[in-house]
Amino acid sequence: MTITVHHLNNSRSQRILWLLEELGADYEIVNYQRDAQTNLAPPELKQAHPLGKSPLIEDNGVCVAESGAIIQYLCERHGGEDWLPATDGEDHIRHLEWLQFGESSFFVPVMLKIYAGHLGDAAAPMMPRIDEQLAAHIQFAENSISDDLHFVGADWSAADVMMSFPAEIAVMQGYAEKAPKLARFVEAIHARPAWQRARERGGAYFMW
Ligand SMILES: N[C@@H](CCC(=O)N[C@@H](CS)C(=O)NCC(=O)O)C(=O)O
Repeated sequence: MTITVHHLNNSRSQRILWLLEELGADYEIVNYQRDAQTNLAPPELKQAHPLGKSPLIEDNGVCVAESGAIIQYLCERHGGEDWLPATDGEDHIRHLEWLQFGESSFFVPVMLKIYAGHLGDAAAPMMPRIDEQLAAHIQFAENSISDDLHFVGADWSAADVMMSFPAEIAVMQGYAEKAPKLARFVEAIHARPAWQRARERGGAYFMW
């Protein structure tokens, strides 16, 4: 059965396409383009899910939202068992943490910086705390990734898929020098044939 991916250009939906390519899954893409002025998703995406955000997949009549849930679901149901650590070991705990961190803790300072950035001088009192928190979260990821550039275990895993987007954000925010392992992690991902096939199918992706 073909999986449908509701894919917004230049978005974290890219990592779902990457995972699908790694798994060799059969999928089709429904494309959505961000508004040129607001950068928001088009209203049509709300027909697929009330929040109108991407990624979103449909599989066998079931709709799955939220990147972490989608990554876990695809690994469990579409041949990605090797991308998940055994549930009885410590790696499983780290896996759970990164799946949450990649969309919760990490994105608080990221989104605050984006929104506060629209306020100009009015945001000045908040900015030092936001910048300090963004740097702290990036540094935490930098200190946690192994020298082999994996977040959990010795090989590619679901945690790496999840953390690919935060690592790309860190590079885009100018942290490549302060977080050299995250920068190399992004390069290693983008060099993978599966990622390149996903990029081909998904279209424009920020600066890559
Ligand atoms: N926590 C959600 C976040 C989804 C999300 O915010 N997606 C962005 C794309 S990077 C989006 O659709 N933004 C368009 C909009 O908010 O209009 C997830 O991991 O799937």
